[in-house]
Amino acid sequence: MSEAGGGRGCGSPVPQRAPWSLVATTAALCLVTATSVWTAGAAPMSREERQKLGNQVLEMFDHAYGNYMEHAYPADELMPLTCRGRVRGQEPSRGDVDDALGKFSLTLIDSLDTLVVLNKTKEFEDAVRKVLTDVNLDNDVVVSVFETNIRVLGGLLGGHSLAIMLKEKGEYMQWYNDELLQMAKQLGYKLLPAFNTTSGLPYPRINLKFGIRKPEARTGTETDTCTACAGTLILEFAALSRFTGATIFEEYARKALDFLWEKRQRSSNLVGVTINIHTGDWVRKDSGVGAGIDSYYEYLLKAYVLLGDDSFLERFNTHYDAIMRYISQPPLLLDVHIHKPMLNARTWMDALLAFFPGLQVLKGDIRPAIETHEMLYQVIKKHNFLPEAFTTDFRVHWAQHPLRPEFAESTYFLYKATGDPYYLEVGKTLIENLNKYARVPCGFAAMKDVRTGSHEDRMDSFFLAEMFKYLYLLFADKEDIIFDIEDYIFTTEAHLLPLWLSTTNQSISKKNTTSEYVELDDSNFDWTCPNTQILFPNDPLYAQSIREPLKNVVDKSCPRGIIRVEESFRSGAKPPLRARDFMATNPEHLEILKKMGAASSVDAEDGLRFMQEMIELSSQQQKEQQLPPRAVQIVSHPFFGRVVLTAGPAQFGLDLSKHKETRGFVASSKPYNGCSELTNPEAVMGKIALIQRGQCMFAEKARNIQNAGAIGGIVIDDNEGSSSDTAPLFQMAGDGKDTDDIKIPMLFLFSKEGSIILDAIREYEEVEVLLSDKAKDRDPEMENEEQPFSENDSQYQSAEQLAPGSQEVDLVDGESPEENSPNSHPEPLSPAATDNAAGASPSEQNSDPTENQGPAGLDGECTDLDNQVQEQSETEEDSSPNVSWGKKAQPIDSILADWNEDIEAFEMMEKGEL
Ligand code: DMJ
Repeated sequence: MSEAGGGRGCGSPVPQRAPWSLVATTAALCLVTATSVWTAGAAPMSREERQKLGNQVLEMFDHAYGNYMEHAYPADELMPLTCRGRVRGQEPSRGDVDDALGKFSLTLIDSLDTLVVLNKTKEFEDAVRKVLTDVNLDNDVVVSVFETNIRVLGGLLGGHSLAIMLKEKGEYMQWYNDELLQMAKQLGYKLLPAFNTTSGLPYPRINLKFGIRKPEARTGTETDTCTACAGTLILEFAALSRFTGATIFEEYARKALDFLWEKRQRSSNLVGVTINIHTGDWVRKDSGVGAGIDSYYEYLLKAYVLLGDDSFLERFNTHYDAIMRYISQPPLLLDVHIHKPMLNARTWMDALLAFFPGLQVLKGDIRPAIETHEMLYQVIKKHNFLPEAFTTDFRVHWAQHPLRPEFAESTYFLYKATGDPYYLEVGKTLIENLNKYARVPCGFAAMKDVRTGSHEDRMDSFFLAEMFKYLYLLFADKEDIIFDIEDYIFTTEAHLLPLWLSTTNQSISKKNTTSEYVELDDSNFDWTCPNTQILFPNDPLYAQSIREPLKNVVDKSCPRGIIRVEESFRSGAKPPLRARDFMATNPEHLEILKKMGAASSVDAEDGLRFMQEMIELSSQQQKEQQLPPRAVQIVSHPFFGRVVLTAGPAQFGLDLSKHKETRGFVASSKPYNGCSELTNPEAVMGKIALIQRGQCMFAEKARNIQNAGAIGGIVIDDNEGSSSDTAPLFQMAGDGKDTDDIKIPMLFLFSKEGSIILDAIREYEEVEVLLSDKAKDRDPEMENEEQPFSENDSQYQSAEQLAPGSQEVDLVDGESPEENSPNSHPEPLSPAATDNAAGASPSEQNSDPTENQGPAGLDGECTDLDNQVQEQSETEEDSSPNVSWGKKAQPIDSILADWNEDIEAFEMMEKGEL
C-alpha cells in the first residue's frame, strides 16, 4: 500500500501485520488478505484451479472484446444478437440509457485499462493508438455528464495512468507522450459548461459540441439531477487537475459535493435520490444506497483515500452512520424517507446496491458486508443473475439484468478482506452463469428477463470495464499482474487512478471550496481501520459463521417485507400490520386500521406505510394478472441454444408454463399472414409456423396453421423496427369466442427478434427453435446436437403425434387438458395462485438440491414468476372482449384515491419541514 504523502492510510494506529498482509486501497486501505490455512468451511482452491479460472476469464474477455472490435468498432457498443455496432440515432431510442453513447467508441475507451490488468499489453498499445487516431470528442450529440465522466473521462485517465506506468517500465508505450491525458483534458473542458448553475450542481446532460443552453445544444432545460450524477465526479476531476495542473476541474467537483453536503437532511443526515439543480430542493425524498445515490457515497470515501482530505471522511462517516441506522436492515438495505427515516419508501431493492458490501469492506465494516452479500448470492442462485430489482421477500420486481458488475466487485473485495475461499466459489459460479446463460456467438448478451433466460441485444461497456477486471483479479496472484495494483484506487467504473496523485499539485485542493477543514476526532475513525486480529480473532471461519444463520434466508424464510420487525419484537410490541397480510374480515385488523393515524406518531407512520403498500400492492396485483413473457430459443447450428429471444405469450393455445416446451423446425406459412387456409400445408406440417401479424385475429391465424399440421406458431410483428428492447411485452388476446379448440402454443415476436429468425433461415435454411416459458440450459450436449433430433427423441414432436387436438403434453399431475387451459380459469389468478400454479420450472427447482429442503408451498411462494412492470395486453385489431383483468381491484380503487390524497397531504407537510 502506498501511504506516502497526503493519501490517507488507516486512521487506526493499530499495527495490522502478520498473519495478515495489507492489501492496498484497490481493495481497502484497511483490508487484509488471509494467508492462514483453512481448517473447515469452503475448501481452499488450488493455485492450479485459480489459474484455470483466470484463464477462463481471459478467454471470455477475448470473446467479448474481440467481437466488439470485429463487428461493432468504432460504434459505441456491440449488439451481440444482431452482431453489429449500436450507433445512436440508427437504432430506436431506448431513452436515458442511450445518453451514455456519444459516438466516441465508448467500449474501446472503457476497456483500455482492463487490457493492462489482464496482461494484454500489446492489445493495449494497439487500442491506445486507435483511440488517438479514431476517436472524436466533438460530436453533436447530447450525452449524460455522469456517464461520460465515469466511462470516458475515467477510461482515458485509467488508460493514461497505466500507459505512463508501462512507459516507465521501459518495454511498451515508449512512444507515448501523454496523448490520452490531452484528450481527457479536452473532454474535461467540454463537460465544464454543465456546472454553470447557481448551485454548482451540474446539468445532467450536455451536448459535446455545443455545450448547454444554446438552441443547437438541445439541452439545458432540465431542472433536476440525481445525487450520484452530481456527486460522482471528484475522483476523475481531481485526477485530471492533479495530472495536468489545471485546478478548475477539482474545484468544480468539490463545489458540487459541498452543495450536496449542505443540503443533506439535517436530522437524518440522509440525501434524497434527485435534487433541483437550481434551488437545491430535494425532488425525490427517498433515500437508499442503490440507484441514484450509490456512487455519491462511494466517492466521498474514495476521495478521502485518494486526496487525503479529512472532510470527505467526516462526511462519509456521518452518512454511513445514518445508513446503518435507517437503511441497513441486515441482510436487507431498504430505501427510507429522508424526513421520516423510520418509514420505508419501498418494498424492493435494486441491483445497483450490490456494490455496497464492497464499499463496506473499504470502510472496514465487514459483518454487514458479509450478510448482504450472502443474501444477494442466494437471489442470484435462484435466477442465475441478480434481477434489476427484487422485493423484500425475494420475488423478481424488474426482471432484466444488463450484466452488471457490482456483485462481482463486492465478491472480490470480500475475498481480499477475508481470504475465505467461499468467495472464489462464488466467482466461479458467476463465470459459469455468464458462459451458460449470457454467452452468444457474438459476445455476451444482457438478460432481458432472468425468469425466461431471454436476451437483449445489448452488451454495455461497463461489462468490459468492470466485470472482467474484478473476476480476473479475484483469481489472480500478485505475480499474475504486471504492476502493483495496490498502488491504485478503483473508480466507480473500475478505472485505475494512481495513489501518488495525492501528493501531486496538492495545493489546489483547498482553493475556492466552501467546506472548512475539519480536524477529526477519534470517533471518525471508528470502524475505518479495524484491527483485523479483532475482526477475525484467530478464527479463519469468521465469515462463514456470519453467513451460517443466513443460509436459507431467501429460500426458506420468505420474509414478507422485513420492516422494523426486529425493533417491534425487541420492544415486545406486535409487528405492524402489513398491507399484504390485511384481511377485511379480520376484526383485529380493522381495529388496527382504525387506530392508524389517530393516536401516536408511530401509529400514523404505520398507517401511512400501510396505505403506500396497499397502493403498491394493488398496482402490482393488476400487473401480476398479465401473463409472463415466454422464450424462443434457437437451438440449431450455429446457435446451439445460445440465442434466446423474448416472446409475448398468447391468452389461448398451449400454456408453456404448464407443459413441456415445444421444439421444431420453423417454416413460413403461405399466405404469410395466416389469415386463410394455408396453401403450403406440407411445408408447415410438424413444424413451427411463422406468420406475420395483421389482417385478422391472432386466434384465426392459430387455427389455420393448426389445421395445416403445425405444432406451434410464431407471430412476427409487421411493424418494422419494433423490438422488445424498446416496446413493452405484448400479449396476444383471443377473439372473444371460445378458444379451447386451439391446442398448439403461440408466441409473439417483435419485428427485430423475428428478423433474427428470418435471417437465420436465409443463411442456414434449416432453423430449429424451442418455445418455452424459460430457456433450456445451453449445455454442451446441445452443441453436439448438430443433427436434427431423431423421431425417437422424447422431445421431438412429429406431425403424426401432433395432429390437431392430439399433441403430446406434459400435464401437471392429475389435471386434465381442459383444467390446464388458460381459459378454464373462471377468474384471473390471484398473485399467490399464479405463484403456486406456475412456480419455478423443473430445471430451476432442480438446479441445486440444497435449495429445495423447505416445504414445497413456501418454496413455490418464494420462487417468483412475478410479472414484469412493463407489460401490456392487446388484441389484434380491436379491444379484447374476453379479458376481464383487474376486476377484483375495482372496489379498492376509490379507497386508494383517498389514500393518495392523504399521502399528498403528508408530502406537503414534509415540505414544510424542509
Ligand atoms: C457502472 O457504470 C458504474 O459502476 C456505475 O457507478 C453504476 N453502475 C454501472 C454498472 O452497473
